[in-house]
Amino acid sequence: MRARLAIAASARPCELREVVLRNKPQAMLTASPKGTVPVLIDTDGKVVDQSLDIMFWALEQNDPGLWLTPQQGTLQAMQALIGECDGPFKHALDRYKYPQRYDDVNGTDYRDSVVSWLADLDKRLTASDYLFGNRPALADMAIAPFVRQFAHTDKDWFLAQPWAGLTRWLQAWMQSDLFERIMHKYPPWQEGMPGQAFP
Ligand SMILES: N[C@@H](CCC(=O)N[C@@H](CS)C(=O)NCC(=O)O)C(=O)O
Repeated sequence: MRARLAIAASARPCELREVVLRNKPQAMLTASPKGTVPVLIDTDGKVVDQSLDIMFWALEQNDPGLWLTPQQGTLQAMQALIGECDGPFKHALDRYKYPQRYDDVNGTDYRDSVVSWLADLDKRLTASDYLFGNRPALADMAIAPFVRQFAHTDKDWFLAQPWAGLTRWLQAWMQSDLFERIMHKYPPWQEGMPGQAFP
């Protein structure tokens, strides 16, 4: 989602190859043996296989929405917040969402361990429309997909929290045109077939 958001925002034309994770194409594993999506292959053959790096790859070429230049704060501060998301928050999210995949894990303990981090996001989103000011920027687009996963794990519990700012921000993002564009479902790519033009 992150990669598609940034590529759509930058309007950098790509060939999109939809992957079903339980049936990863060999071409994907050859390009990036670690076997996670997204994987981007640049026109010079360079492989970029971290979603955040793909966001920078797209936005450094074209950033009409100024996602790398937030209205408030700095790119460095956004990267620090994204680091908190990708580190401790994602660690807890995986265990909250899929406790059965881990030994001796109580999902709700992990849910509760990130309540204060989410409350901090809510505080920011009470002061301004987005995490770094009144227009969306990199941090919003990098973090929202994970907050969405967290919210969807137990919607009733999430909506019962006193997080009006966070809930508004998440809902607005999920109702945005950009979100609709990146959630479009494509048929899985197959060897020898062309991909889809994206965005
Ligand atoms: N740090 C990587 C993580 C990517 C990742 O974990 N992707 C998931 C899907 S969202 C995946 O491909 N998992 C492999 C699998 O389920 O087999 C990134 O941000 O690109």
